[in-house]
Amino acid sequence: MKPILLGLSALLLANTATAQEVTLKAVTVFTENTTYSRPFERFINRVNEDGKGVLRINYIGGPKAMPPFEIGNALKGGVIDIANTAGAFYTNLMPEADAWKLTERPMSELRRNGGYDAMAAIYTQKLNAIFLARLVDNNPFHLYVNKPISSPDLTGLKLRITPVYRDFFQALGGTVVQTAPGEVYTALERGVVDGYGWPISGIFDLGWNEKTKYRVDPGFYTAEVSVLINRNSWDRLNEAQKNVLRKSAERGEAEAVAEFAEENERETKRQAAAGIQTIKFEGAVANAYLAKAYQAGWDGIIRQSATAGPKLREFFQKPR
Ligand code: 173
Repeated sequence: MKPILLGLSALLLANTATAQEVTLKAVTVFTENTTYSRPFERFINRVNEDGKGVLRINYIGGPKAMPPFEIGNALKGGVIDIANTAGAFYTNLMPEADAWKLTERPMSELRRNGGYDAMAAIYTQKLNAIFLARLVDNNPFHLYVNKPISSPDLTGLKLRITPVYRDFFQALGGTVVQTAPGEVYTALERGVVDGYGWPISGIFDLGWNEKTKYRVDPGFYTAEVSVLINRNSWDRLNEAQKNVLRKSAERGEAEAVAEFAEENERETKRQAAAGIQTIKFEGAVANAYLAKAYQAGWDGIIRQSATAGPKLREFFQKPR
């Protein structure tokens, strides 16, 4: 009797041990150890610290490991388990994801007011994924140009974009060309583009400061970069494993607003110190510029998603 019992418990122990040592494969759309990968790398470090013996994230890396615009498909199909990405990079599967840029309320409020839930349902349906945490928020986008402009008229300018900026820059008369972040430097250097859209932070990461003359103010929208997990990968985890991810996710999302408030200030100064001049729209011109940004942005979302779009706008927009 005794040896059989011993054998059984050893087997059970072995099973539990295997079930607890889960490894998840992760990639980021941004270059490793740059502005928009760093919050994710912190997320991973916390998970791996906290999850010792329970759960481990195997960080494969950035665009060298996987082209940014292919990450959505890889996540949906389970080729990777976790992705650090922005909605702009998987609009092919889920156009609504680009609407995160239009949020005018903090995530803490969106998680309560139904905005998060409305998006979560679309993530399930279209991306087979769960939105774990928004690690970048409160970080405006800007237009950067190498030819001076005196009004918000981009006629004759060729601008590098992702879906984030497309509708807005086109509404201002610009000609647009989409590239991954990794191609911006070369596009500027060769004069293929006269400018680009990018947030206030990060233009030093890949040396674009060397090829940038002007930043246009004000900034518009708020950058979004988030951690997503494949739904099957999530469903395979036990509660303890899920909790390790939840804890790091909550912490990262809670930090984002204050972290980027500081970051915005630091980067604005750094750009000025690097000799990047500011073209500043003020008063009524600035107001019209921003109104057009949001109008064009929402029109674009609603054009692609007639039912979800208007609902998302109700949750995301600040009452005017
Ligand atoms: O410009 C981009 O590549 C882009 O869409 C983006 C989104 C979030 C953060 C940084 C860049």
